[in-house]
Amino acid sequence: MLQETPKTTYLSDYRPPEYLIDQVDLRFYLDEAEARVHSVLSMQRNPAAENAGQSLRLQGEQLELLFITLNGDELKADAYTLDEEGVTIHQVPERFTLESSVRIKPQENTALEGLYQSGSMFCTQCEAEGFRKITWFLDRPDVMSRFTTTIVADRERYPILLSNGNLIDQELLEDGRHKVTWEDPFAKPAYLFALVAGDLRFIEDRFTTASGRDVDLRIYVESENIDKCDHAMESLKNSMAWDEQQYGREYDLDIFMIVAVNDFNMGAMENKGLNIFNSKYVLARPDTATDRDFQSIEGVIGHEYFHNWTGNRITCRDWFQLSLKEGLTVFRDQEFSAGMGSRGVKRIEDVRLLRAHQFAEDAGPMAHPIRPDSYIEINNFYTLTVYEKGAEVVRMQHNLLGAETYRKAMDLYFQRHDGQAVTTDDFVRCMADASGIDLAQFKRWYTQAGTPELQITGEYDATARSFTLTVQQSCPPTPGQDEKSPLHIPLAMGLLDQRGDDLPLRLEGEAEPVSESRILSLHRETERFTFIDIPEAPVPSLLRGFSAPVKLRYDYSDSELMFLMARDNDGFNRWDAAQTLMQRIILKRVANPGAPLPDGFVDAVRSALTDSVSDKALLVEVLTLPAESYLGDQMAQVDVVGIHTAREGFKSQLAAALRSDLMAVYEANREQGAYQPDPLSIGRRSLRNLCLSYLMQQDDAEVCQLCIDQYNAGHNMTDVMAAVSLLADRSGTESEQVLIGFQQRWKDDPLVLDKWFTVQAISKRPDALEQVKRLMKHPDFSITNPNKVRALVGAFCSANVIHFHAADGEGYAFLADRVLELDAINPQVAARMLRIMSRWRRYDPSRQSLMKHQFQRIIEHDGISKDLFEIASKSLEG
Ligand code: B3K
Ligand code: ZN
Repeated sequence: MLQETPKTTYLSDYRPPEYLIDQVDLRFYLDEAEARVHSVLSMQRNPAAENAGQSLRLQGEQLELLFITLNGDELKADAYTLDEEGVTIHQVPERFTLESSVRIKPQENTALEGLYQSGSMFCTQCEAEGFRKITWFLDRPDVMSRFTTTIVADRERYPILLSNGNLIDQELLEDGRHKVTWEDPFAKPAYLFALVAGDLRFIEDRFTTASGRDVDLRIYVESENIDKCDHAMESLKNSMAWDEQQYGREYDLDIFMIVAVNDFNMGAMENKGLNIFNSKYVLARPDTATDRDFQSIEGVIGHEYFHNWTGNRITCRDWFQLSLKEGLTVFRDQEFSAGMGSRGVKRIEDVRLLRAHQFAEDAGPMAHPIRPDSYIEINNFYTLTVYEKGAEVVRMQHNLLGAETYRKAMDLYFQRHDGQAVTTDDFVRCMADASGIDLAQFKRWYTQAGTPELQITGEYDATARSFTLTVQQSCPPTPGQDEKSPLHIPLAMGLLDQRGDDLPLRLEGEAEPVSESRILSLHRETERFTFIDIPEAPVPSLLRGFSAPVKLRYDYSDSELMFLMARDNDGFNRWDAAQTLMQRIILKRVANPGAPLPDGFVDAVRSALTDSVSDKALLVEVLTLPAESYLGDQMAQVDVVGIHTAREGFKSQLAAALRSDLMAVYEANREQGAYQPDPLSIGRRSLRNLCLSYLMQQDDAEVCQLCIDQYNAGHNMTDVMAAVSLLADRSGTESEQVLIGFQQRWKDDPLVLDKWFTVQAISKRPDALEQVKRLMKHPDFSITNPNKVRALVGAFCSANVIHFHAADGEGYAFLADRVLELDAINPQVAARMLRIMSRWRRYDPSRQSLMKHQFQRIIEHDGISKDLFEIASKSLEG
């Protein structure tokens, strides 16, 4: 156990900073065994802070003091107090210069926060509170300072020395070292500070902004990866153009740099002018990266680039406001990707993610609003709720205002708050002020946790020719929030006639029908909407485009769902109807394995599959079965084995019924010509590979050969991985040969090897856990590399549902062992892994007690991090 219970930070305790740091001059001396950081802070008492005391508190962790002076005078030992979390200087004047020098050990920093070593390079990660591991500072986002950074290091080992802003000086020193100085003209919080030193290569391009300024674009990588940067560069230029066109936002420095590193806790980081990326979101070549990788790279490059305005120029006042920058920037990157690829498919993917993972978070012990009220460790709040639900909340405002007014509101936001650290309230105020819309009730979306539910019934009155929708909203209690208030929910809907055409929608009391698809604004717990002049009983199409992040309950018959699946004019709802129907079939079979398929279902799937005009990528979404974990969420108590068996059985049954169609579609979509990651080619490949995955449901030698041939043809990594992952589900020499060959072929490419680890981790083979344990000892595995841990341990525990939840509890023990092992290395990664098990109460009593036991083991373990303590203790309480 921890020595003392870690303290909780509350939003209600927020106070403006008592001191400000106007200017920061940093000097880094990087050596093989250690680094020295020299800092000069020009500080003043904050004129806006009432009752600022005479003493100054700076954060700092794991720093060894070399010296500290105030206005040039060395501080006497009794003038300050040092502790584990910082330094307090007892008496400071109104304005002063604080100079200090500390020793740090980046080589020993396995937590990958602060300054650390990755391979042979040094890099930093400061968000949220990592800067305090570099030097003493007011490490909070509402202290914005101008930084100048000088780096001194050996010229041969570290020819490239980078920091934020523009390069203003470089000099060769006589002792084989060199020195460079960077200056960032924009005041920024310390979490956006970055430094990189290494032997790197770069590709370079240029972007001319709308106002005619030339920006130098560079992507830095280790030399062996120099041929994998083109797609990232293309994505960057597209992002820059998109932000100009859609938001009128230009880039503001002379240079924009991206650096790819192999050891990184998350996806990437938006440091001002110097984005640092997990190499997974930069490096791609058709033979090493899948279509999905190409798309993620585009999305993450966009996301980080867009932060320059939504995050950097306008930042967060405190970490409770994280969604201010993250929700908004996710919304922006979603729209960017939608514009670059297939809009409909992108929306489906985003909703699939939200429903599968954010809804689960909202229904579990870690549930929190998009603007949380408290945290123990802020790193635990970089969640799907803050990011993805946060994006939905911005999207709803976009839709309520309409595109044009939303743009005006964003212009107002940039105009009002550029250069400031603000709150989500400030953001909503801009939306309200620019539109005149009252968003007072809407703001509850920021403070209320949990997924709202809409229970809707529809009643047709043939005599009155009217159709009435009764909508009831509710939200289940979440930890610390027993009572929920009604939200302002935009419900997009239409009514379909028998032919599938949208009926004109005229509400009682309206003179004219408004339009054929409209948004109803829900405000109260129960609302009724009566549509008149409705000539026949319609089929309602509800929550079109997923207009709000809610669960919808409407008692559709199977045939109504099939009708919507075929006819709804809203593409999202066509997909959703198919998913609902498949979910219904599978769940019915959990209770009753022999339940028949609804009449006409196989034909409906066949006609979708063989309809040559339909969008292939969309069709893939329609035919992709809901994930086991998501199906589990729909049950009062998760039946792990029942769901797995029913889902596999259903897939096999469809595969058998549609074998010849699947074969024909597979053949018709063979790869033609050179690899292109454009939406049409991606759609073709993913449809072909979906067919293959259905076909491989059966033990069919012909199909198995197809799979091996596809692997051997090796056209591109998308097709190769599709084949390898299907083969990895089987035992037998052929599969083993393929896996061995794959490892041999790619042994020098860590990102490709991650894929190799993952396909084995998520294999359906009965010995999957044994295999994972064996792979942990493989020389290419490394517990200190987060990508490897996620690829093997994370993939097994989160995606191999049936094996992770094995009745003997071995999966749970494995996870807890790894979490404890990791916690000593990298608490952020450990805490993230443990979350996988946080919803243990949803399982049967035997599994519950096995999981609970592991949580207890963890919480009783000596010296666990506060990251892990928060997840374990909340999981046990919740
Ligand atoms: N802002 C970073 C995330 C930092 C996570 C710190 N634990 C990346 C992003 O959202 O763009
Ligand atoms: Zn972000």
